[in-house]
Amino acid sequence: MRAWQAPSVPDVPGAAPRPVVHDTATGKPVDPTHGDERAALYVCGITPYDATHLGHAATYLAFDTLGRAWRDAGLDVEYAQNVTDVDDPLLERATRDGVDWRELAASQIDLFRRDMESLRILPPDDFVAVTDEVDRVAEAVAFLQETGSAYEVPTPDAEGDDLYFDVNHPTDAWSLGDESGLDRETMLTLAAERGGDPERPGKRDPLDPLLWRAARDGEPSWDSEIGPGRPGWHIECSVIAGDRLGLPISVQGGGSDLVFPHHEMSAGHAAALAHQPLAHAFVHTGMIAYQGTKISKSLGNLVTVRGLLDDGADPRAIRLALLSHKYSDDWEWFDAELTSASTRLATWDAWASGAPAGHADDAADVASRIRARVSDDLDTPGAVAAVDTAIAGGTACTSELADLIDALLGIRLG
Ligand code: 5CA
Ligand code: ZN
Repeated sequence: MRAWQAPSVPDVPGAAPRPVVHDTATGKPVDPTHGDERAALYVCGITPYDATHLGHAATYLAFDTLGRAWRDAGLDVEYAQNVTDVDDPLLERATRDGVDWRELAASQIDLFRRDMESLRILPPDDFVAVTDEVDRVAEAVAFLQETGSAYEVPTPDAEGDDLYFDVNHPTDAWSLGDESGLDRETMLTLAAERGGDPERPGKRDPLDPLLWRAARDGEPSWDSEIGPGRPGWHIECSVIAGDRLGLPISVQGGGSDLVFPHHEMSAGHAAALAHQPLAHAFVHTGMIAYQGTKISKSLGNLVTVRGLLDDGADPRAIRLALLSHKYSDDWEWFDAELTSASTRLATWDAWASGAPAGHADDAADVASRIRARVSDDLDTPGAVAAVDTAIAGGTACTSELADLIDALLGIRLG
């Protein structure tokens, strides 16, 4: 599927360090490329039933920053992102609003593209709708069934039976808990909250996740070698990441609400399919809250990118507001965030467009400092502070320094 228009990214001379990121699975900072010249990134994409909110924007911006840091370090970056364009929350919203689920998805994907473009987020090389990959998912589920990792659960209200993944079937590259490190009780709670069905009778283990949902009346379904139905959630990301990037990938990314069950189970499926870990590192962004609770489409406490832009916000100020927080922190958005980011942006713009005063040789040190901060687990607040300090200290904004700020922070000054 078409992604969106790529922003221009200046090539900046000079050496940048290889980025190190925090891996949820080991709890440690790692170079997820393992020293390779190629970096493969998969980021879990949207479920397109409502507008892009600031939580989505912050998550995609964090991985945009990682892509920029890898490029600046001279690596070849390959990036894939899915769109969960058939799933229960989307179907429920379409029914509630009396619209066709395909039209709802298509219109929300279009809005997402526009928002990503406005924010100058680097597009994925592969932007993949799950509805375009149903055959591949069915093939993978058939393979899991043949090799003993998938089983049928009696489903009286459907044409065939739903298929589940057996989390206890041994694989050589994963066992339950490897990615999330959570205890069983927490897993059970989170599975129930986040799309799982631990209470469903007939499963071997309450934590076993759905791989394939057999066709029901009134629900979309596709004919396939495993009967008519549609993909479960986690398998889509394992299949798309493996097909488009090859396993193991460098980074599997998403918000921290995906640590369990989504990324844990995606890793389990990948191991059962390919005898490989899904990723060298699992990188998670913090949750952004508004009015006291996590911003969420289902809760409705949305601050949308489109809303802020329609109210006249400079998209660069939205970027700067988000970059002023550490990607992995949970934090709350206040309207004042945008006001202070706009003030900061005006100061930066004046600095970059004024006659170059100050010490030009200091500019190279500032550039090194920005590179060091960004490559150290995407410390964008540290990079923002480096620019503030440079301005306060009278450093000149050379064109190389302005280019570096554009290349790494995605903000074109002047
Ligand atoms: N389609 C699935 C992933 S395969 C999904 O989670 N879609 S989503 O639309 O709900 O979320 C898209 C991305 O935004 C995910 O990476 C999710 O973790 C992230 N996200 C959702 N809400 C927030 C939030 N409040 N703060 C930060 N990131 C968020
Ligand atoms: Zn995903």
